Amino acid sequence: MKIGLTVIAIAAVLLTACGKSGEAMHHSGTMASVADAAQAESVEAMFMLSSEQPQPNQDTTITVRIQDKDGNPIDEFDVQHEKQMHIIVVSKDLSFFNHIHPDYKGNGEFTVTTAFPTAGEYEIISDFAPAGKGAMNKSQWITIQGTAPEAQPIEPDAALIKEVDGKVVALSIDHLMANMELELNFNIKDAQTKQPIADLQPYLGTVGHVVILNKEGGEYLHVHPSDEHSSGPDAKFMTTFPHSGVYKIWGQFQQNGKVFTVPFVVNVP
Ligand SMILES: [Cu+2]
Repeated sequence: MKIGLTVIAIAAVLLTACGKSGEAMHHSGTMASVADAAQAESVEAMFMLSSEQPQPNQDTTITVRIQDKDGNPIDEFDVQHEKQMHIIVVSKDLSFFNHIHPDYKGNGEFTVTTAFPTAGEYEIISDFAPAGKGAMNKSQWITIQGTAPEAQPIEPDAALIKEVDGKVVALSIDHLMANMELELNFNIKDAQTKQPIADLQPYLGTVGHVVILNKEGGEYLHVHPSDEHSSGPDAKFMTTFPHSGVYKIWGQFQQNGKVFTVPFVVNVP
């Protein structure tokens, strides 16, 4: 009896090993090279959760083990944006977004403890660069137990202007079209005074961090600043949308020691 309980307590759920290939990831700028398809396919990510039946609002530890095709751990990683691995967690309807950084435990294993706000399906996307192989991402869908809330529609914004945490953020895009490098400009003002904010602090070493996912899933665009030392009011980034369709964009910036996240939805013709 006691043994059985112990086993349950330490049981980790081993999820299927296949991640998406990193070829859908598009980098601009000079910071990190992007893994080609063959390099990305030579790397596997195993995702494990600390609970077999993860519950909403319960601390859950995610372990990501990076290994080669033969199951040998890959244990050296290049640092990108100050971290060896970035994890993005999104709900299926993209209404929930979380950007977290696991600790490297050695032997190819990263862990982070987090919580999921509701029942339902979530995608865990890990973004990392095995030494010498370039940046790639692998992802895994998980299910949080219980009755999922109704999915929120992912509708393109009528106007690309949002108020969040006392800031008004306006997004402009120079040429919104697929398959062409373009610039995203986030212009940030104080919501009360309407004055431009010029004292942004570096977040992950640059003016900000932008994540872009497509509505259907499967495309993860990790975007780079074109002027990484800006402190506002403009934060500019380069990316390429690989296909036409609906994409959600999250910009993350820091002021007064606090990170704020502003989401937009665009329809790329
Ligand atoms: Cu990150």
